[in-house]
Amino acid sequence: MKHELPKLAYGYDALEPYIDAKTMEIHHTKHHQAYVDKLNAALEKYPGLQGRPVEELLMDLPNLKVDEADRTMIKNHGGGHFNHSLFWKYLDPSNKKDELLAKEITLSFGSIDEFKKQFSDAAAKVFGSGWTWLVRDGKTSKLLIQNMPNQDAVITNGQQPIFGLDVWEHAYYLKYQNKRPDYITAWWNVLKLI
Ligand code: MN3
Repeated sequence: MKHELPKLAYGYDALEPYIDAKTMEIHHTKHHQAYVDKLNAALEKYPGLQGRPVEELLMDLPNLKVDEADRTMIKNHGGGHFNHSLFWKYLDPSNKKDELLAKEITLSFGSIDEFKKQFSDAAAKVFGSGWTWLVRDGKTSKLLIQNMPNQDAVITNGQQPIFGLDVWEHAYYLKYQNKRPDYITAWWNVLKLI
């Protein structure tokens, strides 16, 4: 069974003017599709791994019986597939505010505004390509803001993703060019979860 690009539940223009339709279309049909294709290519030699969900492959990555080059491919492209599949769901304009989550964020960070400030600061500081996530720590169950390089997945840290922001340049460059902070500020308008 091959991994497949998930369909978006909304149109590419649904997040205008904050995230533009062209960026969404290229991000989904080119960037995410490429992660899916390269993950499938990396698994071609390993029929025993082909039926396994991508999160399982990532969690079990150190133990997979694969060539080291293929392990790196599975980490990068499997991570890209996993992260983007979540990202499209967080952006869904039909999402409703999660009152329980908002309450917990307020308790953990002082206020929603203070949380947004800390998350935005973290996202602005990701050097090069990566993501900023709100996660629940697997051991303490506490909410944490977590930066990750490249397409590294937070589940490999024992953390459960709650929502995340893609700060690779491909996520914003067409509209925002070098102004990543403007993209981050705009993104809060499309995140309906808090
Ligand atoms: Mn991306």
